[in-house]
Amino acid sequence: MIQWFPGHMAKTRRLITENIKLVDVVIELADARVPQSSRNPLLAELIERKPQIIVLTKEDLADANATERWLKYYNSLGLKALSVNAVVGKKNTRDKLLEAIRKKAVPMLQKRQNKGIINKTVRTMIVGIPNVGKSTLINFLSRKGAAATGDRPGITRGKQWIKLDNDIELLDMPGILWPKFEDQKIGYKLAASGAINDEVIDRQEIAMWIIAWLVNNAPDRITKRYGTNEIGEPLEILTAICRRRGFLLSGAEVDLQKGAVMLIDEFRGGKLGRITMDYLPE
Ligand SMILES: Nc1nc2c(ncn2[C@@H]2O[C@H](COP(=O)(O)OP(=O)(O)OP(=O)(O)O)[C@@H](O)[C@H]2O)c(=O)[nH]1
Ligand SMILES: [Mg+2]
Repeated sequence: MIQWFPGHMAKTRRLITENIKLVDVVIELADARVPQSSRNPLLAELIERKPQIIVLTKEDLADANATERWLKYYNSLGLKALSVNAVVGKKNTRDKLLEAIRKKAVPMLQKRQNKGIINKTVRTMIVGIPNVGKSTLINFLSRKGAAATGDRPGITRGKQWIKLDNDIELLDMPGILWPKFEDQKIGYKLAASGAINDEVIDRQEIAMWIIAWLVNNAPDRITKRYGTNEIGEPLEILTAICRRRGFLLSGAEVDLQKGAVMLIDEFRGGKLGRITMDYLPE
């Protein structure tokens, strides 16, 4: 994968470091489809020892049983973890998350009170990889559309404070990736889920990786969606899908690029079913 680490990531890193001192609680967002691969290994260092909550976003696109298992796993490690669908934001979800934030802030509020400080505002920083749903979550929690959102990475460019319920302030941040993936698979998973700018990835390569993943881990999904056979190399399968969809160039040639763009789009949009690509450690 070429040039996938954009220059503004270093700026975001600085932004986190500069603002971490101002916040009481950190909410780390991870994508429920990749609950492990979407966690930035640099964050632990950047957020120091702040109380932390993990929120798995896009639960509507992930396998519900897998999400449950991941939440249990994180909770068993002593990490408070919740899952959300911030697009169809349910009141119950909002209440639970706000309760978790307030609970995490109790020791800090106590400390402040002991020092005679009356300010009861809980300041919360929202961090996570690009496109994970940080701004969408903030809009859901604040019941306002104050944070810009979009279905591609890199929408939020700078920091933005948003107030809610009089006692909580949320700091929206740009997404952050890390310079080197420990495992190439992580790069593919992040590209497949939409965290890496499509302009810098080879979409045919990603589409074929998705096909291979589906064939190995969720057989039937391709057949169900496209009516094609799942036996064969990813390129053959992508070619068959293109034919089915009528993505043809001149002559008998198929338009693989168009097929790849479509497949990635449908995969991300949940048209191939709810999928979780990370498995729990044994
Ligand atoms: N299906 C689904 N889509 C979601 C959810 N949360 C966010 N999205 C979508 O994900 C895309 C990215 O959302 P943003 O809130 O802009 O993501 P972000 O993390 O702020 O992204 P950057 O600012 O670019 O880092 C948008 O198209 C949202 O509608 C969710 O819970 N479920
Ligand atoms: Mg954003």
